[in-house]
Amino acid sequence: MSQIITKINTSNVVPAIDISAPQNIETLTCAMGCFWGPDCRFGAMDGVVRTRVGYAGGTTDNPTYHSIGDHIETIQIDYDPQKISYEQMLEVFWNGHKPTRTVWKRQYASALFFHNDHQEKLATQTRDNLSSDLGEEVKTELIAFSRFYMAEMYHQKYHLQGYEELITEYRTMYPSLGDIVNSTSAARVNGYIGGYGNARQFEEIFSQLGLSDDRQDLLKNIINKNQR
Ligand code: MHO
Repeated sequence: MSQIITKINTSNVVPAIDISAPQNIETLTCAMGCFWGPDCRFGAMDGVVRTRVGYAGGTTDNPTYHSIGDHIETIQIDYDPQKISYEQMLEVFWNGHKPTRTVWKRQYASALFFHNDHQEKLATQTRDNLSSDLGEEVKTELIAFSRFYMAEMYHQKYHLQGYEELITEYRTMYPSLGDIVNSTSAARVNGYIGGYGNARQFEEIFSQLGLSDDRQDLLKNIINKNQR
C-alpha cells in the first residue's frame, strides 16, 4: 500500500507536530489537475499527517515530469483516521476540483485511486450522488490503485521551496529532503503559503511547527498577504 517512510529523529529540533505524528494512518490517492495546488489544500488540513506528489494511472515505466507518458499528476495524502474520515477527505476532493471539466491533457486529468473495497464503495457512491445532483456526467475517473511514482524533489512542497529562508530552516531540522517531504510541519506551512488554513489553525499550530521566531514572523507576513 502506501509508503510509510517517516523515521523521526528524536533530537529536540524536530517540530513538535512531527514528533506526535500518529503511526496508524490511512491514505487517499487522487488527482485534481496540477499537483502543487492539492498538495497545499490537503497539507493545510488538520488530521493530515503527510503529503507527497507524484505520477499514477498510466502504463509507462518510471514516469518523470518531462517524460510523464500516460500518467496523471497525482497526490498521496496520509491522514489520521481518528481525526478525519475517508468521507471527509472525499468531500474535500470533490469540492476541490470541477468534476465535469473536459481535460485537455491526461497529465491534468481528475482521478480518484481507491486502495480497497471500502474506498471504492464510498468513491462510487459519492461520484453517483454528485452526478445526480449536478444532472451532468462526472468525468473524474475512479481507478483501482496500483502504483504511485514519487515526483522529483523540486515538485514536493513546491510553495515552501520557493521561500529560501524557510526551506533552509527545514534543512537544519531535517538534513534529508525526503524527511522534509514527510514532515507534517512542512505540509502545513506549504499549505498556508498556498493560501489555505484559517486563523484558528494558525493560532493552535504555529508554535508546534518548529520554526524560529523570525521564520514564524515571515510566515505570518506571507499569510497576511494571502488574505488581502
Ligand atoms: N507548468 C504549469 C504547471 C506545473 S504543474 C506541476 C505551471 O507552471 O503552473 O504541472
